[in-house]
Amino acid sequence: MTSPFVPYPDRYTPPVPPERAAADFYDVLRRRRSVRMFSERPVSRETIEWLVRSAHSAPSGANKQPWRFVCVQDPAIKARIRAGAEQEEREFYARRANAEWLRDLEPLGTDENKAFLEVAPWLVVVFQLAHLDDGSQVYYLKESVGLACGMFLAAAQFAGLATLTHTPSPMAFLGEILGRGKHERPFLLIPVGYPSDDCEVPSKALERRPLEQVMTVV
Ligand code: IYR
Repeated sequence: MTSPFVPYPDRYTPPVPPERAAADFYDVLRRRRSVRMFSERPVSRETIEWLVRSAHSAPSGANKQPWRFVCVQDPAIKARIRAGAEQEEREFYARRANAEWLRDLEPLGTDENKAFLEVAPWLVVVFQLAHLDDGSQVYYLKESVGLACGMFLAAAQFAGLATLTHTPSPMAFLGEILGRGKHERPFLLIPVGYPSDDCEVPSKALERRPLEQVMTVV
């Protein structure tokens, strides 16, 4: 059944020309870094709710919104998530990753120690829903959830918060710890907070290939 169409409500018009508005947004986003050294400085639940609202505003296949954001602040649950992630990561660094993967990770200085999972005030665990809770089907699942996550990261950056896109692999332990249903598959684990005062990021993380290499106009 076709839904009634209405005039586009509340259209956003920037107060400056589009080149300027887009450049201003870029100037915020380009300063985002994946952070692994968090401060214990708290972030309010209200802030996290706004970030989830931004993510939840994302487009999705047939507007099914096939996602769930489990926002963890309980220190006991964070400790269990850290233990689960470190167990998988020990396996990853010792056995699962091939030589090229380990070489690619070297500049990032990552290892199996994931202390940030207990330090960051919030762990937002994003689940993709293989079907909705009522059993109805969903479309373009990965694309939809990926878009929502991108919007979450952008909103956090806009709010002056640091994030990390963490993907301990496999992530099944997250569904178990958080008691999620079988149709909910962990997609991404996003620690959210402020960088610690002594936070450092790898210089490699600052590099982007030139626009000409990633953009073609025909
Ligand atoms: N999940 C591991 C390894 C890792 C993989 C990629 I691809 C990264 O960009 C960063 C890390 C870890 O978190 O250490």
